[in-house]
Amino acid sequence: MSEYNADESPELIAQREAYAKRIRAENLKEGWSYDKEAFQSRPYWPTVPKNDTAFYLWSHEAIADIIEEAKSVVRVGRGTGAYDRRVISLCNPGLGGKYAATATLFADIQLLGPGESAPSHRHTPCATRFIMNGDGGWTNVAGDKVPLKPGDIVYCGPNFWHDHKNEGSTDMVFLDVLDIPLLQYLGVSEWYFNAAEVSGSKDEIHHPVTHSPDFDNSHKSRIQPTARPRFEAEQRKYNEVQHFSFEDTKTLFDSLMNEDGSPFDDLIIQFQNPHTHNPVGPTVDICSQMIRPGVSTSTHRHTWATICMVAEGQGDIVVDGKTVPFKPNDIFVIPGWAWHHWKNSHDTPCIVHSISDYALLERIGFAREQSEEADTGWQPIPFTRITRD
Ligand code: 1HN
Repeated sequence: MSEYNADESPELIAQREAYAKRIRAENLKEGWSYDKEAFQSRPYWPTVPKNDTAFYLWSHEAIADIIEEAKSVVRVGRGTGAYDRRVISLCNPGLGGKYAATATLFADIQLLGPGESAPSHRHTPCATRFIMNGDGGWTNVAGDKVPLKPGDIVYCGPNFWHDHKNEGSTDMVFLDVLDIPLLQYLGVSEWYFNAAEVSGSKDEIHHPVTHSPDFDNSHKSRIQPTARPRFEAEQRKYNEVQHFSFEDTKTLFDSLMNEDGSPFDDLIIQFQNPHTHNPVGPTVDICSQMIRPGVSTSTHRHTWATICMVAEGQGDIVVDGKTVPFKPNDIFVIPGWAWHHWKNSHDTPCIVHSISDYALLERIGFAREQSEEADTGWQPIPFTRITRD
């Protein structure tokens, strides 16, 4: 969009610029020009459904050393000199230093050493954990104690009290993804840090639990996709906790081994909220995909940006023509509307977990996907994912 029309007189242009300057004093701005400042260096009228989220890969080595070092500078706990969580944020280089991995999602790496616990708190943003390391960690969501192993994924819904503990002998390290930028933008990000103050409990670490006071792992009843506790008066709209164990995920992949899979994502599975059969949360969609040995997928692009964590094996992601190899515990962001495809030239399958705001975009009508066709350019793709009732 050009600022000036070639046939305009210099006087008119000068007059318009003076006018634009003057009206700012009244908290007004001209709405016909393209204002780099106001629109974050982007045209006011983008012609593609894209934002500034960039492709970026945080390698396992880089993250492992940095989070390890955080142990010596931050103590986790409550009270003076202690912090609720020991996390390092993954700041997308395209997003100007914001605490954001994509336009809508915040991501960080969290570490709890053996014996450490992260105190209970709750907040409106949902939180999904992707376990990278550790042998005896768990998260407690609204009283359900969920034991966590590498490759497991656990979703904590909005506003549920949660805390984590490492009862193992090695560091527990996980990727957290929360929809903080989205909720902050909407003005609905809200946090409660002190269980004692808020609930009256004397116990700050483990708040009064609603369902299973003795931490009896009753969450299992909540992840059973075909049954629910009949004695609970009302079916919850969203589960407070959903746990997808790596063991179950791999069993499912094993059963799909002879399928054609998706041309774009090979064997991709979309985790479902077991009660609604919709994506896991109202804002986030969580998937896992296996790229089998020798597979090179077709190229596509879609409006949702995706945060990926490599759970097992090695492969390549090709984004906008650039080939980037990945290995276990690497984390990368595929921007929305970036052309991409997957390759696995190794002898063993690789498994990549991912999370995106697809659930939200689909709900509001802006989940859009295209494939790249050699002869005809891009083509729209009919949806094969969940569509709501
Ligand atoms: C949070 O609540 C957790 O509950 C992790 O473990 C990371 C990063 C920013 C804000 C809140 C957690 C977080 C967070």
